[in-house]
Amino acid sequence: MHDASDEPLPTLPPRRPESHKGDFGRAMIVGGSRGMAGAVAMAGMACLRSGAGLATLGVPRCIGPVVAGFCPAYMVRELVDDDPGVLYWANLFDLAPLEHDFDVWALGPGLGEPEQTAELSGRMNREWNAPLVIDADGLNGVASYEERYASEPLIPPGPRVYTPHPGEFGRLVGHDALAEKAVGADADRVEAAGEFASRDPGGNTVIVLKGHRTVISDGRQYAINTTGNPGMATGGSGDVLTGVITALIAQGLTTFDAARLGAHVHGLAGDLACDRLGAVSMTAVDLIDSLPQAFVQLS
Ligand code: NPW
Ligand code: AMP
Ligand code: MG
Repeated sequence: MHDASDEPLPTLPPRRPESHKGDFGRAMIVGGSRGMAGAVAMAGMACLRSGAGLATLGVPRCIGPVVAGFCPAYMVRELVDDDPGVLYWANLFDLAPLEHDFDVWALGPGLGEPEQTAELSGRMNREWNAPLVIDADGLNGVASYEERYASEPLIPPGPRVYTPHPGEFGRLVGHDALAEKAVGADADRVEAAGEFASRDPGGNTVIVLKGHRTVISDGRQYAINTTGNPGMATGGSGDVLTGVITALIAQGLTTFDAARLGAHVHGLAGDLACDRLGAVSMTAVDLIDSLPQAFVQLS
């Protein structure tokens, strides 16, 4: 596998004076559940702070007003929810007609337990052509769907970015020998990420194997991220990363470039927040607040 770590970072397209918001992409982020409204809201805020032209959040109806109240700049689409306040299989019928209304979709922050959401996540992953970033409970849903329902090998028909932490990676690969490679003393995270991505015969899969020194791979090349710090080991950091990568795809970067630049700028925002507030006190919200300075430093 080619090591792209030392290659120049991808850049965002220039903002011409006559630009309008449609030039920077429409993003849809599906997630949230009762008790986890913050996850999808943080992904949405990070998406806008990372330059997406328009961001819409698809959330269970019961948390719609709460999510809308966090930030006036994104739009909120309320979806029918299941009894415990989570999205479920029936939302496939709400969302499928919208597939091509957005340049990129994200699925997962705060989505909730896979008992309800496995079919939603698993079928979006297997059936949609649209670019899709899958994180958090979206990954757990995909893992559960593949284990419970799928009989054919998984070949995603469109671009995918999976963003697991090692716990999610273990569920995704079924806790096999590959999972062992992602964590522990004998970890070979580059090999684990590369092998996972290269299982997709269509070459559509990019993985972001998170943690200290996040590894990004599409199976043909990989990069190891060097920004970030242990202050980012705080609830919601990953939800912010989902919003960042989604915004970069919305602005036209390839999935590998978006994942690589996204991990870099997310870690840089973490380093800036840590300088300002210290590793003990910084929160995921501070990561979002540091994104503007991180993007300014890049340009
Ligand atoms: P352990 O036990 O800690 O050692 P989960 P989650 C393991 C939402 N959030 N290396 C970990 O191991 C998210 O969006 C909502 C190794 C444990 O077994 C999700 O939808 C927030 N192992 C949902 O919560 C803010 C690691 O994985 C398991 C690891 C659940 O997401 C918080 C934990 O993973 C949160 O983002 C590592 N680096 N990291 C909100 N404000 O609304 C984790 N593990 O069970 O998938 O739980 O990641 O918190
Ligand atoms: P999640 O577990 O989904 O909230 O994701 C955590 C995010 O914070 C990922 O992007 C990790 O790479 C990052 N992160 C967590 N701990 C560290 C660390 N010790 N060093 C660098 N980045 C970290
Ligand atoms: Mg997470």
